[in-house]
Amino acid sequence: MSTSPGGSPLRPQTNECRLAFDLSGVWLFRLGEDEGDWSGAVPVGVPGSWNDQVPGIRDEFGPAWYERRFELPPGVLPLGGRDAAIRFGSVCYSAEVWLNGQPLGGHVGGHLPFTLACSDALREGENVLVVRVDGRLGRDQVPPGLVLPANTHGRVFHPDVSYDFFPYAGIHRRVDLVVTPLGGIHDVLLVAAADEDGAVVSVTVEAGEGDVTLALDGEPISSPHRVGTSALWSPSSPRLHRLEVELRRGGELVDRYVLQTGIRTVSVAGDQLLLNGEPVQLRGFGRHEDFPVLGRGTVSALGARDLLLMQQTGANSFRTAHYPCDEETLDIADQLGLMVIAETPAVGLYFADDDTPRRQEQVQRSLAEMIARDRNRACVIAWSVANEPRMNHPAAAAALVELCDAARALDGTRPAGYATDLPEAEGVGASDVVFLNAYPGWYRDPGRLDAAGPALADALDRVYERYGKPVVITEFGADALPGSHADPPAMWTEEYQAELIESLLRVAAERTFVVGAHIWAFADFGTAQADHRPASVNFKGVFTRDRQPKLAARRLRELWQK
Ligand code: BDP
Repeated sequence: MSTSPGGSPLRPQTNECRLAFDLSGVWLFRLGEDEGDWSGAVPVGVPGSWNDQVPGIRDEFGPAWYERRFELPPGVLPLGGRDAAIRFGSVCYSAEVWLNGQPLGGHVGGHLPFTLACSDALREGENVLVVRVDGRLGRDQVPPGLVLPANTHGRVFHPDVSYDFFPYAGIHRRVDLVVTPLGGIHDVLLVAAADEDGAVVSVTVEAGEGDVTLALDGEPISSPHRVGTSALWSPSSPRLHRLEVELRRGGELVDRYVLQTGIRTVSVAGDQLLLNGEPVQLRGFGRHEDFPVLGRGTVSALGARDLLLMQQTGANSFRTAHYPCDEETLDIADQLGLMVIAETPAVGLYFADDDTPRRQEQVQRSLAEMIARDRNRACVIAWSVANEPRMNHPAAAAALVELCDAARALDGTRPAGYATDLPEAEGVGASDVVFLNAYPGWYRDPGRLDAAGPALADALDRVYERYGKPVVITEFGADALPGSHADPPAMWTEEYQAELIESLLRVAAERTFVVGAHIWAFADFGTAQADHRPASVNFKGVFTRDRQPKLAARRLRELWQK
């Protein structure tokens, strides 16, 4: 886990005991090996990647330096019985941080938060926060870059990544100054066990000395606590509750934490995926965090637009491909009742070089950080520990089994698995639900709309015969250049994409063991340059990069709204 005051994984919040002071906004930025002089620095927006924000440095990955000056809100100093820290929602790829010249520490790996203690460095007046961000690619990183051709899927990109999205760098999510009580509430875990009458909720609180009290929606409760069926969270009724945890010492309120969450269970029974004991079918998309100018920087408006469009299209779920998504997007998913497969940043794993052990350690760390961050989320219904790992090495299967086992050991309340394009490979059986990526009619039998359905049917039936587990098709689809049309449908046109998606959804619907289908992708997204990526964009989006519908979006609305 990341360093923090006491290492608490709780998300920052503001109340009478806690402060989360948002440091997002305009920061100073410069590229350079050493901190050096800031005279050439330019203003940039945080959150945001630098690549498409600062002209002329698209393919620069650092190191880079960020600076933010701030004054404290009232009442922070003296800290007294409190601790201060800086919390970063995500920095890609690694960060080192100083406050007023004092080193606070750092973090490796994007898309996940880390918290660095800063009590001794804070001062009255102006505070200077400096962050060194290194986004350079490396084989020991997750996802790995600079991968030798033998260990890739055979596509050549510039910059040299083995995965199909641009390796944006920068401070990608909110940054907060966080003040919390010493010896306060360290962690809260809510677990539900559903039955016919509703659910029994168990709350575990890790806290310093004192008396802990719980209230659910304003009513005092003790753990375990029973709720009725109407209290449960589901896509058709995304009921959220307010769990208030208070810590008192000698009668005095020391700390208070409010967890906004839904109550529901997820399980696998035979070839079905169950939500609150009832079979559920996932309809939706794989979604990247990607937008012009922002790169991989997140803003809640985009999260809202995306998830509202998904819901309008009739989707009930998405996968956070290929990394854990922003916390505000998960807030929106919780509120809308969208089910989420949360994925680690482990795309493009391979097992054939000296960097493998370090890379695998980093995957394990990211997995632990993701689960610590998201385990109270109602919307998160499954963990995907990796996407399309290369399975051509004897160590591969064991490594994937280990990752799935690690996910289940960290959280026994959700199914775990990994998205695979090689369903016959050893190790796939480690998934509780088989997550299958398949591109009939595109990479396989290109241009053959007639052959795609039978090919998918065959692949699905073989997977089921072999594992007897529920299957989610986590990727299928076709690129469509917006505004490109052909009759009869031809590859890269909107007609071809719409027809292919419709015919493959039909194949999925004919099989009860197929418990979900996620189209790749929700929206077009930026990639590195390659001969198969016109204008450095993957056009498999059902929506354009600026979130306008293609023909397939309208077709899906007809199909899914039924
Ligand atoms: C899949 C990958 C995904 C790619 C997609 C594609 O999992 O990251 O974007 O192919 O090529 O195999 O569109």
